[in-house]
Amino acid sequence: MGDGAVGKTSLLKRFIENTFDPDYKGTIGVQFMTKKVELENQFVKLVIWDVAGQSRFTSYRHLYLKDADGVILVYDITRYPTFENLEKWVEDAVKYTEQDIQIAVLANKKDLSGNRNVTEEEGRLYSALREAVLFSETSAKTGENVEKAFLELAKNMIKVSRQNK
Ligand code: G3D
Ligand code: MG
Repeated sequence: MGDGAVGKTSLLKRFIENTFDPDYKGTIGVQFMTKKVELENQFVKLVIWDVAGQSRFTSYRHLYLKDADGVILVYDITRYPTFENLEKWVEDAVKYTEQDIQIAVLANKKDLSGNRNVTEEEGRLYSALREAVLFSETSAKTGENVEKAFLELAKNMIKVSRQNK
């Protein structure tokens, strides 16, 4: 979740296919992707929903959130308002999920650090405040920290779902 053009779809593509397509055009409606990974000696299938941010898709977003075990909040380090809006997204996530949801915060477009408007410290502080399980600065473009972040979140989701059984 996160504002438009922060890189949500690009991060997913990087994680699933290890590609970056600069010509990709915005997300329409809802898409989902899956990936099988081995985590702690067990194969798990991650199902990741990419729901467009526009308000006309809000009801879909709420529908998919209902069963989510985790949510990735994304902002763009070059655009401060996308960071400020995280709070709006997190409220949605907490309100519409029925289980203990694990939150990851990704500060994307790390490769554009020269145009940075949000410091790493600010991002870290916010994540701690929101009790996110992880904060990471990522680049869908170079791939930096992307796989690591998805897998770390998945590990936490598995841990929590085991505890709740
Ligand atoms: P969204 O799904 O959150 O709406 P997209 O965002 O994945 O569609 O990405 C929006 C734009 O940001 C795209 O550029 C994409 O190429 C670019 N982008 C995504 N991640 C990164 C990144 O890590 N670094 C850089 N430099 N750019 C990134 P366009 O030009 O199509 O708007
Ligand atoms: Mg998108």
